Amino acid sequence: MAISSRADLEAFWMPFTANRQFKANPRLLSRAEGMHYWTPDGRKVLDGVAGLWCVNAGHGRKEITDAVSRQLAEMEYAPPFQMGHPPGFEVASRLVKVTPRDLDHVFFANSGSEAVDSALKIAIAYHRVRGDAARQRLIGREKGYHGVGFGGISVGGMVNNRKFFGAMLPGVDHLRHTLDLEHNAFSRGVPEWGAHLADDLERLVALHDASTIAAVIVEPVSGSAGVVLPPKGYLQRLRSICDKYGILLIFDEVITGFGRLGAPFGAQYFDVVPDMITAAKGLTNGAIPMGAVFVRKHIYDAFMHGPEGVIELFHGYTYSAHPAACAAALATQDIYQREGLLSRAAELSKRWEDAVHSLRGCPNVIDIRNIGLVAGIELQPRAGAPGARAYEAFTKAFEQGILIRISGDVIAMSPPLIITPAQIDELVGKLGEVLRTVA
Ligand code: PXG
Repeated sequence: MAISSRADLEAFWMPFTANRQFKANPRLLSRAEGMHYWTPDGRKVLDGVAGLWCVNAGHGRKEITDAVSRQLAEMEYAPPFQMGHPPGFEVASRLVKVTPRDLDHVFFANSGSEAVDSALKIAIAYHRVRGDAARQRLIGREKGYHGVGFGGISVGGMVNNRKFFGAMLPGVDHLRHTLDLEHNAFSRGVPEWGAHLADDLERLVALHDASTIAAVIVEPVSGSAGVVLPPKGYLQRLRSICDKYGILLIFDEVITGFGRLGAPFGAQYFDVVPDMITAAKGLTNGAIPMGAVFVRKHIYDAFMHGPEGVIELFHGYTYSAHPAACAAALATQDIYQREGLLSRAAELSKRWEDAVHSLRGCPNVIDIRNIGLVAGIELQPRAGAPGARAYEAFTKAFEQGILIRISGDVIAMSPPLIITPAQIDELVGKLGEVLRTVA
């Protein structure tokens, strides 16, 4: 349908969007290929955010479209409870080949939010099936984003995602976040200062006692909150404190999974093995919704006791391992392997780092953070109008033909992993021009 008037936009209550502002002045995308989107009036836009951190192999990948359409023609749906289909098993076996060490089982969901809620439930149930039912407490982190389910917002740490929605899950606490401009502004890659911030977990253990804590969940690199990096050694320290107290460590890799940092997962990039990894987004290159929880062998094995005819985990979704999503995931993994995309960010990261740090000195830029093919450029907020300056940059950038993402006054970029060095220069060059026009 061609959108010809504001009335055509009314029915859709848009997610995480200022609906009235958007509908008064809509920004529409209607076609995509490679590194670009096109607007309905034919304007070409360079994609600086891989859609929304998900189109890692670039747009319009025919192999994925073909695989999905073949699967839909063959069998569009099959029930996942007490029944199975070959693509589900095939994709599971395939995916656990790229996960770290013994994270060799996978539970399927349909989004990052569902993956997170699944992981939190598995963590609590894991302790219970081992006879440790008092371990129910979940620890998240300030500034964390773990999707929008009640579990995810409870362990999450972004105030706007929480304050409207009443009571959160009980028995949740939060580590302090790791963003510190005073010590770390304009660090290149992970900041040197701040490994000790992981010791905040010791404080929570002292407060609640380890015997009540089921799991800690963190993003190895926070995306939504505006690209917050783990200080050097921080994740190692968190891992060792969890080990000391028998607490499960969950990495939410919905953004960092599938090559964003230059390794298949952040776990490998940082050389820290969590007990579970949640993933989504790049799992299917964004083409079909899919989420996943990868678990270590000992977690899966803990459930495989008792009578064999009894369901071990009372959890799942109608669309867990949906055949079309499995087909998309398999085709996506083929592309990642064939084109070496899971390590490409490592090859480009120096170039990317130099490019984004060239924006230092642009008006109002108070920090630049980078890792892999991710960057955060933090602007000084306008007095009394938080977010307004970045929003202006975002709209002007779109007019200039680049798509970026904003969170508060932080500009985030995470381009498809197929980006060329020349396109990095174009993206960052145009952003610099835009920033110089934003007062
Ligand atoms: N965990 C993490 C770490 C995420 O980044 C989710 C869970 C939830 O995934 P779903 O598929 O349920 O949306 C995410 C999602 C942003 C932005 O502003 C990022 C996400 C979602 C919306 C906006 O960068 N990430």
